Amino acid sequence: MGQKGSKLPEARILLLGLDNAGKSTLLYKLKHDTCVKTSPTIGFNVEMMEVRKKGKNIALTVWDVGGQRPMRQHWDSYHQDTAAIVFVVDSSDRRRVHEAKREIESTLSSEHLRGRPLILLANKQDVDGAMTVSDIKDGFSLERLCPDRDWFVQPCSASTGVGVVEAYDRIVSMIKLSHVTGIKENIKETVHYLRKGSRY
Ligand SMILES: Nc1nc2c(ncn2[C@@H]2O[C@H](COP(=O)(O)OP(=O)(O)OP(=O)(O)O)[C@@H](O)[C@H]2O)c(=O)[nH]1
Ligand SMILES: [Mg+2]
Repeated sequence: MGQKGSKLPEARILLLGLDNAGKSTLLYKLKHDTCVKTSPTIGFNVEMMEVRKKGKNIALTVWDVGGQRPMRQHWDSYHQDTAAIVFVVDSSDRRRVHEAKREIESTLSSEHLRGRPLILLANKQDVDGAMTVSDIKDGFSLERLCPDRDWFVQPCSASTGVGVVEAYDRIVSMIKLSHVTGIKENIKETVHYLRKGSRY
């Protein structure tokens, strides 16, 4: 696992998705392999993990940004230097597919995220009647939305842990080493930048 002040090259991952999708639950399941009780995220959570890719150690910095409506207008503050977009969907909530799709579309239109891979996590697979991977591919028109980037839909449950390791492996494998930045963009600098702009 990564340490504070790591001097490793860094790959920033952005966890986005509507409120209640399960982003924070997933983050802590990934980092600590425990199921924590969360409350809606105001602002962001950030965790570092050390991963190995193609013989290189990389500090994976995972930014989990609040998905409530007022928070979404700030998502673009996190786009820069992102190596991969992880969009979390509550697969048990068919009523909000349209809203989630709108947010994915808007995120993918960001200049800073051009060509960055999209990993869509179809979370809450433990709930009866949850949308399947093909429901989600169709519902979100992913073929059409991602003509010029790699994308993948991974089913998972942050509550039970099913599919979480696979999600993690998929994220690491889809990051391109060309998207790994130097050590200039560390957590402290980014937090300072966000606070300076009084974004929260
Ligand atoms: N059944 C089930 N519930 C889940 C799963 N993942 C998360 N939850 C629950 O969904 C609720 C919301 O989870 P959070 O992780 O706080 O959601 P979030 O996406 O971080 O929400 P915001 O911070 O508001 O954007 C919590 O009650 C979680 O326990 C899952 O895989 N299955
Ligand atoms: Mg959260």
